[in-house]
Amino acid sequence: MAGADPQALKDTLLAAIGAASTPDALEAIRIEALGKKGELTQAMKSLGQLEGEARREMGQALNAVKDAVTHALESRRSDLAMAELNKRLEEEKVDVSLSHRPETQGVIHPLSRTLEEILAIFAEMGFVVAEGPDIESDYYNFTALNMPEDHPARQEHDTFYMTPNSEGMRKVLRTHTSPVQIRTMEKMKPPIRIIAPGRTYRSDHDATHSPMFHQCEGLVIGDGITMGHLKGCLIEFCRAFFDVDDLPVRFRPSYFPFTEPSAEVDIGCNRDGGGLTIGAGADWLEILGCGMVNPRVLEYCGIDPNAHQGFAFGMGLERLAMLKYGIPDLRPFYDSDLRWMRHYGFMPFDPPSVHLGL
Ligand code: 2NL
Repeated sequence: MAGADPQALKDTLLAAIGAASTPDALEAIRIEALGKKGELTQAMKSLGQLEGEARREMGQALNAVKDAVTHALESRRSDLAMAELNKRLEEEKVDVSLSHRPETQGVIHPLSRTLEEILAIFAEMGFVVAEGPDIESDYYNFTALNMPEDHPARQEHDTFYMTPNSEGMRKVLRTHTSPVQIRTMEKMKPPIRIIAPGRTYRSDHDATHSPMFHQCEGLVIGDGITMGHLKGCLIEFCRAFFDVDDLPVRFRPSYFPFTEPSAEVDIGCNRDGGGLTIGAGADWLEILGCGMVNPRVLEYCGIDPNAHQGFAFGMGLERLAMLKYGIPDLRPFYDSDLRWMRHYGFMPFDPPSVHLGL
């Protein structure tokens, strides 16, 4: 190879590199030129046959060819990789855009809006949402809530019973969302601060009752929780929900089997001139029920009533929605009548928030 022609070798190799269309073809050229038996390698090995000046010149020339070829291989390799990537990007392109809709058609149901507002207020106070099944066992719906089989309060619940199973056990459609709280107390250790919204069912259907309706209950369990905490929490809730800073709130003694003592909460209102305004006035309006969790309920859930205590409350969502938004009739809530929805619905891009005053 003493007679190698570096310029011709370089031209041939660079042309081949420029023509290589795949990484494999490029690798073959590299081996042909720079591999152990490669043309350039061989030419360099045979330098020993030359003498003095000629050897130095040929050595320099071959080194220059080697540099040029190495560089050309590198640059062709990266061009091919880039071309391959661009091809894949083109082939695997996904159009994620969606043409715009001219106007928003749907509205938020006043019940959904009411629930969102309630959750925003309690979330700010540190409550988390808990959910559970609509079809419940007798135990979770009644027994664990201190309503044993012969308890008179059971009759007042107008319960829907499912067909009994082979062992004579009949499940019920939950008559309140309290079973969600029982299940939470069984699973979680205090402190507990949950809010349980959802569908509830009672066999009662007239102008002011629907067989399916919505409730939202709350539960706080901790050490040293008192009626004072209950009052502070619910007064704050009423004032935030109705957006009246000095709203009068009254706690009136009542009875629930699952709380002791129990109370109903009234807010101030005015019925002058046929209308109803919420705020300081001559009248009162009942809006929720509450109380200190009955120690027997805590015991059912495996919580020691001497170590922990708490309060609970419950409210009907339909009633709160009707009062806040001046909706006179319960029945259209479930009719999906678009005219009613457009009248009482809310814009989807205007969500409630506590800091904007709901
Ligand atoms: C109302 C009154 C209330 C509760 C619900 C409750 C739940 C457990 C333990 C104790 Cl697990 N209490 N819930 C307490 C008082 C009142 O609801 O008028 N609801 C519409």
